[in-house]
Amino acid sequence: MDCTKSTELFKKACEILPGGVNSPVRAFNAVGGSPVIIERAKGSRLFDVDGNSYIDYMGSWGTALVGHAHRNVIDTLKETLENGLSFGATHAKEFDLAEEILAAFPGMESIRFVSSGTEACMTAVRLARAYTKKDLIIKFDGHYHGHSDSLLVKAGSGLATLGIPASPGIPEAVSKYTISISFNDIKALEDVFARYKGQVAAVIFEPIVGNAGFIRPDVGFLNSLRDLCTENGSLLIFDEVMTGFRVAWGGVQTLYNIKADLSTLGKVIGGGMPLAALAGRREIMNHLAPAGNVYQAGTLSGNPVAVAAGLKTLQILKSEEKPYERLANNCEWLLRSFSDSACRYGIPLQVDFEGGMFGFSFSSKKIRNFSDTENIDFECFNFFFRKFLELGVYLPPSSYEACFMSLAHTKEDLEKTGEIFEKICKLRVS
Ligand code: KE4
Repeated sequence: MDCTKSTELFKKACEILPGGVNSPVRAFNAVGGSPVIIERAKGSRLFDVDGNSYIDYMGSWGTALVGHAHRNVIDTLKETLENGLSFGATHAKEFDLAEEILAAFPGMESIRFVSSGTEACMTAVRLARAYTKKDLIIKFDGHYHGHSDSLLVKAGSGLATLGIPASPGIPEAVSKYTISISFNDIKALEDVFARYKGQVAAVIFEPIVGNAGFIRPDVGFLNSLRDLCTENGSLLIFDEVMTGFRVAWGGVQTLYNIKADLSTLGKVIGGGMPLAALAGRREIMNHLAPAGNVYQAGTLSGNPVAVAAGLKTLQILKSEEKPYERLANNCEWLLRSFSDSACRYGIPLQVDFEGGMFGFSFSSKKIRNFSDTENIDFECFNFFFRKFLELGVYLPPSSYEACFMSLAHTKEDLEKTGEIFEKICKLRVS
């Protein structure tokens, strides 16, 4: 595969962009080698500056659920752009998107649009602290909620100890109000609530994890989590930035029928444009300015172009015949093909999926929490990633990332991907 132009452009990028990228994971540091530079995307495909095409299972990190550059989205955007890009004032389409999203999430009565998942999660934390008048936040190791100071925190040395900064530049005075514990560990959660009785404002978590590989909650874990938050007067914040409208129309909370106090959304609801949201019960959300005194703002919040892309994306989803069944069937078919090949060649593989989100990890042990990820053969993943890329398949460039199916992926795409996986297994063992 010729990557001459990509390599040249990336060298140039490294002179003017930190690490050559505008978001770290794009630099391929986890998988090695130089990233390909994408020129355009259409349907299930990415096309790089050297003219190579790729079957895309990254889907702009889950955004491209209906496929890249969907004709109806493009046509809607052309029309929208004629009326202007940004008003800095309220426009009617914001209500249409708001109503569409709130109708999909029972219990969510009010929503605030922002421009990124980071903003949505950061605001959810501030709102939860103001509403409960408590300061501590509990999160889970390996769960990612964007890069705000309170949430870039990793587990302290011992269980249930106060968090430590996950990045330079975050004062201990901030990270100590966040505690990170192991996912799927109810005992650890009970201990934290007991140890910091009456101090926990909220638990924020990825209900199906997509940032530590694909990790599903144990049976009963979400119910116990819900009960513990209710008993302790703490809010339960579902970070569904990745899973919202991705695993099901109403996200994980609808699938598992668990009530969220606040939910954060992103990716799919922006249809590829910068748009995310915080939603929840009106009595909580009305603490946000100007209804209440919890300040939050944004120049491009509810931007008309982003709102138009998101609204059309959801309308396309709604118009499709059983979209989540189609997405799930495609994920199941692909993962069965991977598992059959891996088994034939004696390569340990864990697989799982929900709706249009799937994951696979080269591990002989099921991954239930972040510490289990030490069982993953990352070198094996990197081998598969590079070979897949050479052979025309683009995966998220890290074994810690989930993969994404779109409504544009065809049976031919899946069969080709399965054949390539088999080919790489053969190369791996030869
Ligand atoms: P953004 O600020 O990147 O829009 O959203 C942050 C965020 C919040 N919550 C969850 C569950 C998320 O997955 C994300 C962002 N996801 C990553 C991919 N795992 C974005 C890709 C990147 O960082 O470049």
